[in-house]
Amino acid sequence: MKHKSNYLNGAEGLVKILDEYEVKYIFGLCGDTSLPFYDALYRLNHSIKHILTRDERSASYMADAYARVTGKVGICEGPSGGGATYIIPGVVEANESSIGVISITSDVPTTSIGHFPLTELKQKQLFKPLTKWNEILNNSKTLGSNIRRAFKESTSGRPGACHLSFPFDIQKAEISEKDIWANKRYTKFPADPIKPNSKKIDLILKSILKAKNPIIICGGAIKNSFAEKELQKLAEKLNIVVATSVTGKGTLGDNHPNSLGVVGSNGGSIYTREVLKKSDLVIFIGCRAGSVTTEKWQYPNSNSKIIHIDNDPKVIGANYKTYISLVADAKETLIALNKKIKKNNFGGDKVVKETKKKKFFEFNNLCRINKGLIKPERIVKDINEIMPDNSYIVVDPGTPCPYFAAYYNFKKSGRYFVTNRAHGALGYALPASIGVKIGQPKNTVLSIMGDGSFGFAVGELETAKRLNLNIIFIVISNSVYGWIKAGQKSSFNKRYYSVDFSRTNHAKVASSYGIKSWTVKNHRDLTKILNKALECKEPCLIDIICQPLEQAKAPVSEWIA
Ligand SMILES: Cc1ncc(C[n+]2csc(CCOP(=O)(O)OP(=O)(O)O)c2C)c(N)n1
Ligand SMILES: [Mg+2]
Repeated sequence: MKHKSNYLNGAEGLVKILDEYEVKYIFGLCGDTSLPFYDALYRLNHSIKHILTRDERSASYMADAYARVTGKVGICEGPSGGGATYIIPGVVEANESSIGVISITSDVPTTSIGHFPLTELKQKQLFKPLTKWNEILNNSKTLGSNIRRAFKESTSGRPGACHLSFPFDIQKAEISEKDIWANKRYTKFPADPIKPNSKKIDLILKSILKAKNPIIICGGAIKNSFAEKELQKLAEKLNIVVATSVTGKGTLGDNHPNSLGVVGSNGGSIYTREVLKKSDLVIFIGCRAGSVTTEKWQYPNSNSKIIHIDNDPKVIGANYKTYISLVADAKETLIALNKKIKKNNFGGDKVVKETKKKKFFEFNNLCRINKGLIKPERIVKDINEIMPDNSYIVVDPGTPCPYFAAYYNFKKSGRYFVTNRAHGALGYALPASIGVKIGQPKNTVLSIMGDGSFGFAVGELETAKRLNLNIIFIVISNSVYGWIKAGQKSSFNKRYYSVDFSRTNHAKVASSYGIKSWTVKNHRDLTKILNKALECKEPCLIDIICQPLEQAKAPVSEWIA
């Protein structure tokens, strides 16, 4: 193919269009088929910073977490073949959590497909079921429109993840300058929010007023659509109980009188369950009503009427017979409800107060114990007392998720609790905390990991050190895949099999990365070390030797989700 010397190539086009979309960060890892793209990033003038990661999985988790805390589309990239297969976890997590992410992987030249080039992979087929929308950029003439489509798909309707596969030859092919533009409406999510049907709003209002013990259960949608204030207004007007899924934690501040906290099998309690059992009307807002939030669809039970509000029609009616369904944006719906609703008093504050008293009684007792191994309860309490109100808490599955979901008190509402509840895959919190810190550099960020998760993600300590991100990494060290051992204890008569592993000195590992670190074994040292970590102006790690999860009184009613 003959080229003019100063034409714009596909890779340059991608960089320019991303820049037009005000992309500030790309999280990714290099590869030979991505070289034209890297070269374009090197040569062109733009405002994008490339964050080099040590695993494509981390890149996608960073993009997901960055998007969660900023509302901007998270961008991750990796090379063909292994890069594309390794990038999948964060793409899936974002897609199922309605988080706007675009992942881009380079690909072998279109001309070599079918000839067994190294890294050949059916990327289109691979990503199709995992994303909201995906495409191969195999034609330089449609490059711009496909990139714009990815931004639109990932931000509008139900936001989600998109994937673009970018073959090597198209990265080098000529494209037209005229194709370099962005539809800025789709730089953030949710874009084009769906307005609620006003008749349905009236119906919802009527049935709320008829109820005796109504309860609202929020998923992630209220935080995602920045509607916390509207929800608070509604909760106060009605004095209604507001509960959340794990993802929805922080929708109302935990100290708000109407905030019941997390319900379900992971972070709920027998006391929060009681509230659900007594409710005659449950209003799900932006919540899938999945197995964890509903304790495998037991609570709410058939005594409660269900109103379901979600911007994804697939969610509604999937699990419950729905009395009123509304496909609409959470914020638009709350605004419409607030406009029409009259003051009422369902006594929600009283219910919340009594429930929390019972729930925290045992917790507080366990926090006072200074003997034996440090209890998870104590870790939550001490962190809660020391960290500033606007700290981001990024947690992994295992011990961190149920404990922080149940007992951490966020004084402010907002997106401060970050966790991966679509798949709950191990190894999220370390890379995700890097995405959070890059998105919200002024805030304190804690990454709270199980030792199993640490093993998945340890390589990214180098990234945190290289970028000097003063994240506080906390490893809950119990030398076991504790959650699974707890499952063997509760459901398989303590037939413990292949779940224990040996103790790693996580503090020493961190020091090898040049990261300041401490090991804590004694209860009384915990606050002292946490204070030191808070003062630290660089990344640091606390290795806490902790009571194993299967021996703890975890706020978990079901280990097999
Ligand atoms: C990628 C992945 N593999 C397996 C699991 C199943 N799983 C859920 S929790 C858990 C154990 C977690 O161990 P650890 O990180 O040490 O935390 P702990 O439970 O000990 O606190 C496992 C293996 C998972 N969630 N993700
Ligand atoms: Mg463990």
